[in-house]
Amino acid sequence: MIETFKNEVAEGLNSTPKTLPSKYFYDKKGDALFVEIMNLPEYYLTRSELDIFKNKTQQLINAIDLKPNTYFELIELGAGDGLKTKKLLDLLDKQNFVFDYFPIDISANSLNLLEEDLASTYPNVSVKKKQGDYFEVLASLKNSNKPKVILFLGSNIGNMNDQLAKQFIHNLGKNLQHGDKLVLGVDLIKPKEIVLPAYNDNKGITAKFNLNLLNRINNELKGNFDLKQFKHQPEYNEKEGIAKSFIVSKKNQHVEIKALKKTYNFTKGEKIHTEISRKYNDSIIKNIISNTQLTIEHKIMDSKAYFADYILTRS
Ligand code: AVI
Repeated sequence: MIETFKNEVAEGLNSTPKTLPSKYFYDKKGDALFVEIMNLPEYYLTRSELDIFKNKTQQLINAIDLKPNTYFELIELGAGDGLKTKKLLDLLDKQNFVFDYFPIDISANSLNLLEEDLASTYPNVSVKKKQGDYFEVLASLKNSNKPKVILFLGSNIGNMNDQLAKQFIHNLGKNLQHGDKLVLGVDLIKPKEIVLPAYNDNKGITAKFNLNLLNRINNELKGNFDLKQFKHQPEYNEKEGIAKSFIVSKKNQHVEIKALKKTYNFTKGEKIHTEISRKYNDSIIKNIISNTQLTIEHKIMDSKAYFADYILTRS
């Protein structure tokens, strides 16, 4: 892990313009900051998808085309705290659906917490947690031949560029069989006035989240970034529908990263690109699934039409 982190930081900081991968936001501190982000008034994404799972649960069940007497596996990629999924589990449980819930997450800690929480709230729901990489776990589940419903929520796909997203969905499709479903939660393209504040909150939590990457480099790779000399800068281009986060150097400065045996120069105003948050519409989704056997069956939106859960079927 540390070797990959080291190599990817070196590769990013040696590039022009400089980049750092957003997947490294999520250490213990980053996880906690992301929980804070999800509760911010400006960060509408989590609330919007929760609105769907809370208020359109029956519509969701109908769209996924679940049959009360036919067993299925409900598999969630990146389950986190299961806040939205719990609304679905609740109704499936009440309506006596026969299924196992497989939350998959890289974090064993968050899976244990989710398991405990579900055991006390929904004792009838069978939870089979799987810790690890999405594709390794999916490949192991493929052997079961049972009907599958995959949940990939929270606009997590938005943190991949279109080429990566295409590859990801293609790999996912390869692990599915005829009739299996994918519920893909995405943030929709909308005006700058709504999107930009979600990545530039008043309390500065998103700024801390972004700059935490420099902290990680300081702690894990013996860097000497002075966080006060860098700032968070989000940008959003409504036409392409992509929000981007940058870290900007406030002055000309050098930073030494001992583990990389290198000193990097930053000029005043120089940007490090850290994250993309892609926003979607139907044609972008169609492009993403174009090299798969998945087709769009339904699209369920929240009451403000900010967010959509697309129901895709493997033909
Ligand atoms: C996890 N992901 C969908 C978040 C997003 O909206 O792109 C991560 C995030 N970055 C800044 N704020 C939240």
